[in-house]
Amino acid sequence: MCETWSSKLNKPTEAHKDRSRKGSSVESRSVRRGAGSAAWNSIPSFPEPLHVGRPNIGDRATFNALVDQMLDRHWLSNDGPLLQEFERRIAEYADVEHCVAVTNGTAALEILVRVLGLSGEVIVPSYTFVATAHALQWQGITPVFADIDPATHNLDPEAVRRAITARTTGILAVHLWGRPAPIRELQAIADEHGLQLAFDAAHAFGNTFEGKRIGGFGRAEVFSFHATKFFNSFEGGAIVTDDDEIAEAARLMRNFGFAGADNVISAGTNAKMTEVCAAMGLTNLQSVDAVIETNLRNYRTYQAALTGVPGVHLTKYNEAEQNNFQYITIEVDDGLPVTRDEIVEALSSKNVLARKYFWPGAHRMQPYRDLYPSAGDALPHTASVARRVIVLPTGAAVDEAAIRSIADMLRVLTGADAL
Ligand code: T4K
Repeated sequence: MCETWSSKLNKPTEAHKDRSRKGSSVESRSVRRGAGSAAWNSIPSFPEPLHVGRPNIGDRATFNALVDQMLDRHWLSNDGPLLQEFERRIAEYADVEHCVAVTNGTAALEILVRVLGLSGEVIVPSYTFVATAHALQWQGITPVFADIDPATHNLDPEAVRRAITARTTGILAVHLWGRPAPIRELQAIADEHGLQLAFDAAHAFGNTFEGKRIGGFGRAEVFSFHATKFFNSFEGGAIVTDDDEIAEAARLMRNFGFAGADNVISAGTNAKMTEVCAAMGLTNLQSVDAVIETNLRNYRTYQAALTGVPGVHLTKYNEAEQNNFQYITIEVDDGLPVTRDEIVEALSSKNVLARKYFWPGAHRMQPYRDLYPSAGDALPHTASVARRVIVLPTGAAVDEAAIRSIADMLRVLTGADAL
């Protein structure tokens, strides 16, 4: 089964053998359930861990040249020339009027929440990275978790309607896995109830909705350029918007409220993106389309390799739109011979470090678990999806042979090879 790639692999190291031993309980359960121990044991570990978020790093000569210029200028932060160029290029790419670049996506969310004057309760999905909820809680706002549509993993507009109370001031929706949230429906709800609508677009840089780039929807949107995102600036994030006032307020807020030297006109924080991060961002922008091509090729390879593996469903993207394909997610059916957690553990024993994003849902993490103990009552789809999703390695971390081997592992684990 593994001739296609096994010749490329080195012998497992002691650490890998140790991981394999740890995974043996999973293997024996799988055997009893018909996955076939010989098949599983015949698959060697990858010599190095395969991560879901291995950073894509652009042209080093470009980066080094930008850093040299920065050092020569002795201008390292505070609205420097690289930052300004980066903001121009991001705004252009996202097809918006304004980009306010900041230290990371979480800071961008926190600033946006304050700029919009949100208070009381704000409706969010629980099925997201915990930063979406934290950005509210951190500002003394109650995140009210609404359920998702199990088909899209994005907020279900009807669940949002049910979550509205007299204290609701806004909706913070997420374009999960880069797939656009139900923008039209959420905007209609926001308009009907006089709520602010903003988007956590941390996963959606470069993607489109109805042919228009994500970035210009709602009052504003937020990108993350964290190292693990397909496009990174080491750490980084941005508030993007067509609204002049939001952009101006966000600029003030990220720089202590300074409107000029010695002139502080409002409360603010320090969320300024450094020049070296902007240099990384500018460098990586050059190769962003090539990275998307790699991601798409990986997606197609997973699609072909997972065809016919019963109970394993690859997330689909609307291919009429532009997608960055940065997340390869599968859902595994309940009732397979192995559980999702056993699959993740077994893959890990072979050095495939798949992740259970975004299990168990923000509402089951602290402080939400203690603060809102019954939040889960309204989140059956969140619970079900969070229990079944696995995120697999993609991007620069894998080639076609590696993907075929990961699919082979899944085939053996789910018992599909014995059919
Ligand atoms: N909203 C949403 C919907 C988000 O997904 C995120 C972040 C945010 C808001 C907040 O944006 P930021 O404030 O982060 O800009 C990771 C990332 O840290 C986080 O940015 C991301 N979402 C989230 C989905 O994933 P962890 O805790 O899973 O990261 P970690 O350190 O385990 O890294 C993931 C994998 O990448 C690992 O297998 C290791 C590998 N890796 C990581 C780094 C940093 C590398 O190979 N090289 C590296 O340099 O959260």
